[in-house]
Amino acid sequence: MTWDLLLTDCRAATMADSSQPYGAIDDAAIALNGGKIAWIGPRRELPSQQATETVRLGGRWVSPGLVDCHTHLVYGGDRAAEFEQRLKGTTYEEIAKAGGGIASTVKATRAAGIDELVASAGKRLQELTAEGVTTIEIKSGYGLDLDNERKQLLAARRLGEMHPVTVRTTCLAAHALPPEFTGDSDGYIARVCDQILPAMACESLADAVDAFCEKIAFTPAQTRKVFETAKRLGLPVKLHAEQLSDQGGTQLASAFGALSCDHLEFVSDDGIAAMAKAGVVAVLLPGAFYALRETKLPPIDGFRKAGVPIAISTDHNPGTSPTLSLLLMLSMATTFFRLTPEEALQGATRHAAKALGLAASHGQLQPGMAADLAIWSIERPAELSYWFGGNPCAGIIQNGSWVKRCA
Ligand code: DI6
Ligand code: FE
Repeated sequence: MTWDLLLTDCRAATMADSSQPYGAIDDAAIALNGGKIAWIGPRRELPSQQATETVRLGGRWVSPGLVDCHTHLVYGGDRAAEFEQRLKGTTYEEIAKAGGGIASTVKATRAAGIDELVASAGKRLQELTAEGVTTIEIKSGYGLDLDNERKQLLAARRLGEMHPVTVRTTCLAAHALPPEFTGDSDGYIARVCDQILPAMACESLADAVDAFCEKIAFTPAQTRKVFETAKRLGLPVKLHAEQLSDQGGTQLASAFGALSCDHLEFVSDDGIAAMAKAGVVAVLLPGAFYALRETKLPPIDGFRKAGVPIAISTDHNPGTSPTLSLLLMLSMATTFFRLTPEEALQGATRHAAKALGLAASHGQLQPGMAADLAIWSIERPAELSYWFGGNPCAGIIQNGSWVKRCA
């Protein structure tokens, strides 16, 4: 048998269980075959086997391809003008009353054709993937009716076909109340459960179901209805939980075996305990924390003590996290949240994969896992959260194929 590709003269941050920080292997060799990792270990133990292509990496570090596990990448327009207004003192409420905020993105998303959505999101996707992101989650939630939620998810699927990245889709129809349901949030939740989610499941357009459980969005009782529907349809759930206040959404999501709870600045000790018991990933989103000038920190030590895995993601969206850099999020996760650089990298690889239900196949350099690799011009893995701005990514392999060759 001949391997497709053999990488040598590199250092590997496997992120697998190991006595070494980062699961590191000095002077590693990595063999790829059929889109999977066929062999990885110290070069001196490499079995003598032919490879179609062998590449020496000059001592560079190799990590799993990065996983961005929470984004709202597909939408029409942007909110830069609103950003300027807010800096001049107009409040979020005033902007919302004038038809701005999420409502303006819903309007622009409904007005955009699918080609336009694919093109604008594609540009953003290229920025993200240039930093070694090989798996990304994309949510709907700016359509808020059957046709437009469907259009967003179709756009997300098409992005996955057009770009060298694995796309996981999430239906977030329960994100905000659409204008045609003003004053009738129960009516909208019924629409989500009776019409939108079943249709998305029927067309296999959603890999998971999400909701925004918050005073300004949907109640725990409404969220429960969404989750019951998801369960009936056989779809895993996740939740925007305790971002602005403690609603107990975390306990609810944990009771439904959620893949992740996301944001979590206001999560309680009970919420943490429930997550730990159910094996739910805590997805932290430092970009939204930064853009909202939030001061309440998510309880990092609580997660650590309870053994809750922590993931880090961009939460890319036009309102509260218009970032195009997952590496910048690693910097913020260390500087704002005091994660160690190793925890931050776990958060954008292994734990992020778990938050997408991909723990068995993505997020680690292990035999049998997807051949998704990022190659870095750095001397130590801590540099991935140390630098902010700039991009040390020298090479990318997705599904066993070169996306970017090392110079
Ligand atoms: N939480 C957020 O921070 C974003 N959505 C959510 O559920 C805000 C989205 C937006 O302002 O467009
Ligand atoms: Fe979000």
